[in-house]
Amino acid sequence: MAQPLTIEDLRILAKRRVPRMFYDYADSGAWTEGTYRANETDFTGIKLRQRVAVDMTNRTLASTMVGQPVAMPVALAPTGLTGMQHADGEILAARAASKAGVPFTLSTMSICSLEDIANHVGKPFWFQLYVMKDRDFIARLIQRAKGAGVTALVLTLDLQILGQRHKDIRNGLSAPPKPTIANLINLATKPRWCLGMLDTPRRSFGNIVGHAKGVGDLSSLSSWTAEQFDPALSWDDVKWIKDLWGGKLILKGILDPEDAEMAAKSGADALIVSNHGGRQLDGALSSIAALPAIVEQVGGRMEILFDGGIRSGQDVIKALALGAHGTFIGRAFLYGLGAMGEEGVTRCLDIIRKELDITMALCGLRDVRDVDGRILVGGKG
Ligand code: HOC
Repeated sequence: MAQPLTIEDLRILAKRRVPRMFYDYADSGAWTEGTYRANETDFTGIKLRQRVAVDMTNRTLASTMVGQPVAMPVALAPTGLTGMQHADGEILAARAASKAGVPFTLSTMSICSLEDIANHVGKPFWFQLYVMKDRDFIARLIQRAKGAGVTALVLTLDLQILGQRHKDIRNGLSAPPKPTIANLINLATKPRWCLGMLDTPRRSFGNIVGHAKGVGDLSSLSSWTAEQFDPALSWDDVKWIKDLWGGKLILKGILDPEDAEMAAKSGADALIVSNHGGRQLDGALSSIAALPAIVEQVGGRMEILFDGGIRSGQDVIKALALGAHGTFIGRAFLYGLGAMGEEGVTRCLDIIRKELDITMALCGLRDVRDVDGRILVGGKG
């Protein structure tokens, strides 16, 4: 393929290069995948106002997210098993994010550990926390995040139990892949991926390895999460984690205004409107459809961030216009990573930046912090 020009170009390349089990893990949703698809398609109905004869020189995309400076209001989302899209995936993505001046968020369920990343990442460096039943382990993980220089904690609230993803079950998702005939045949078609993995120090669920029996070799995603993740997670736990962490706290996975109200009352600095990439409750609203009611409910009281379905800089600006202060990209950077490693993540961020910049200018604005509902057809400032 010629130079990838769009996130879709990166997706096609990643699909060719990443073993099916891991490509599907990233690029799938729960059950019918209806919410997963709506996350993307619901953006298309939002129309932008084209403006002319306004000064479009000296534009800036610089902003802040939870008070931390960012080169553009786009962070890399926490994504599980990122190091299986490409060897050392989390390190490469962290480096690309740092070079681009945007936050990198490491998932609890990463392959590389907090400590592996600490030497490769600039600021902002964020860590996403899943709450497991073993609270001593969570307390230790929070201390490790502090030690690694993490500047904000992203607490995920929408995965107390795992949504069912048919593709993962059919593929027998495990990390590393089990040596079945089907897996070996598929791996033989991905020589670049295999060589990368052979060439890299064996890393394995660095944040949780040693904690739970069987981790280091995740033989069954669903049984492991059912055993470890805490289905009894409550707002009291949010308070406990907030006090233990003591720094910037972002609550991820809010889709309903009543939960947004609880999030605001918890004293967290920000929330992320998210349905976990359509991977949890199929049939839930798309993130972009859910955003306006949440902005209406708590917009003046905490920072609203957005995650779900962003595949272009135009999607970023639409989320900002609907009231988000900043956005996250997940699959978009994973496609870049699977396609071309660090260079692919850089390419993804370049694509998003350029699309965001040009769109902002053609909507008649020069500063991304001025984006609001006035750039939308029928929108209000
Ligand atoms: C091994 C993964 O956010 C996802 C991730 C993490 C899920 C927990 C277990 O797949 O949606």
